[in-house]
Amino acid sequence: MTAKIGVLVMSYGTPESLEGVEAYYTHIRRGNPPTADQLKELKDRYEAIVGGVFPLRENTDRQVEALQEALDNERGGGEVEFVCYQGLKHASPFIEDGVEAMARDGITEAVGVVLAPHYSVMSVGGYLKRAKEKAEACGIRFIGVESYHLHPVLVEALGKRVADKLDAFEETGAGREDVRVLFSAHSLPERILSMGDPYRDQLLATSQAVADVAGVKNWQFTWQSAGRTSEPWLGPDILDTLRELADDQQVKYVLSAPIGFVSDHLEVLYDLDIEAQALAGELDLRLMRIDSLNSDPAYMAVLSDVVRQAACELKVKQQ
Ligand code: FEC
Repeated sequence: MTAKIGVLVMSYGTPESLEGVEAYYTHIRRGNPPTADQLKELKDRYEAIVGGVFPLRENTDRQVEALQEALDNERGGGEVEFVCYQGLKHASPFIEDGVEAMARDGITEAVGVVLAPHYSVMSVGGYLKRAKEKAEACGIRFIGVESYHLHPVLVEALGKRVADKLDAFEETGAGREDVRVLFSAHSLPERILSMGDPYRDQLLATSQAVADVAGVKNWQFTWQSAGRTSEPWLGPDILDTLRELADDQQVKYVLSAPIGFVSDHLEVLYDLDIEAQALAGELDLRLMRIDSLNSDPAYMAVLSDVVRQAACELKVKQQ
């Protein structure tokens, strides 16, 4: 008999329409509604990227479909069938909805994987905690993938993206080694460091590995998209880094490589492509960005690999 294992594919989530932005923002703020000004500011950012369409939803849908295809194709005559479900952190279908859907389909064993390669207790840890709690309540044995930030196929795919954009710089007359590669990821409150959280070290490890694959020596890491709260967030922020590069280091060419994200969404399409790009223009910097992974077959191969490994661990634990 074929064994079915559920795969809960988790992503940040995005509203379905501009009307849904308030509920979404309130969920991110753990039930505290935003002020009118905060809400307007966020709606303006969404409108600026794509005129009110929310690309993360379509990208996540495609990633879930593509992972299902990859798992089906690799199955061969194997006895285990993986069935993917979607669960979003801040929008419908929520993580809990995905687990409930599995339970309704009679799934009793499941693997959870987040569409974010680096672990922090405040990011991936939060997804996995909710998924595990719901799975336990539904009688599903659950194992979560914590991180896959040094998976060789992921590093290779990101390295290729960096190399491709360095080629593009060269075509415009810039020397390859004159381009400062800026790896970046979503900032988090500084207090994660005193908690011994691995997030920063994992991001630095990915940056180093990708730079090695792409043969890049001229690189640094910077944070982006810090939250608007009163506590200190990890820095420097990419906007300050760009100012420093232009004013103090006379850098002229910058390649943005947001390795903490896997999709085109607000934090890439607005924070980098609009906000950082506008600043780069003012500073007379030429700024390019690597393409996002989205549903690149290489990224799907990474996900299917880590899902299979986790499923094996689930089986071993059962014995
Ligand atoms: O395209 C979209 O609609 C969604 C884009 C989006 C992604 C994303 C990823 C991460 N976040 C992380 C942490 C935080 C923390 C807070 C926070 C706040 C926001 C707000 C928006 C938002 N995030 Fe996000 N994040 C995205 C969007 N994020 C919108 C609210 C307005 C603002 O601050 O800009 C602060 C919460 C609080 O108020 O306490 C913390 C982390 C990631 C990367 C990992 C992941 O994808 O889960 C970490 C995409």
